[in-house]
Amino acid sequence: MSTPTPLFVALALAAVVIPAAADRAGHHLTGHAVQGAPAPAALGAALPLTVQGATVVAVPPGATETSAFMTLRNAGNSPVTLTGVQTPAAGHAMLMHTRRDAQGRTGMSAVKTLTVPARGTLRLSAAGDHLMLMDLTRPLKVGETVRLTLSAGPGRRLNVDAVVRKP
Ligand SMILES: [Cu+2]
Repeated sequence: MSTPTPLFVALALAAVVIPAAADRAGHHLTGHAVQGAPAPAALGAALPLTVQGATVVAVPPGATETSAFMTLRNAGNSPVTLTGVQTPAAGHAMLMHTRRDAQGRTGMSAVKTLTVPARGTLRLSAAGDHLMLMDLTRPLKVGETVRLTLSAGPGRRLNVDAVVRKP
């Protein structure tokens, strides 16, 4: 089997990511526009990632932070290093690493990067590494879609439409 060229990877990504995003567009609240964001295809094409199960955890009214989960699959032959996440729904958002010590206690810390291995997956979940959304800018409604933009170095971004779900 030959190695996919970057163009092949970009086309494969467009085929997978765009229908999913369009499918969920109907869940957008009309008042919640993504300001100035280029089309998802333009951003997504730079990264060989596909996303499944993107979720923002629903929190009670008045809560100021929440977490976000998803599974990222890297179709490329090089690791993809995520360097940050942004969303209009939060004042700032962070990459979080969860580790468990020998006694089984878990600890969570903000990290500068999370890596999606080459030809592998990174699972962001309640039990492990995840994203934190801090200083929520508005209440989040169950079933609505929240745009998350993952960065992976200069000019490399991926827009993900995550659905707000109860934990
Ligand atoms: Cu956290």
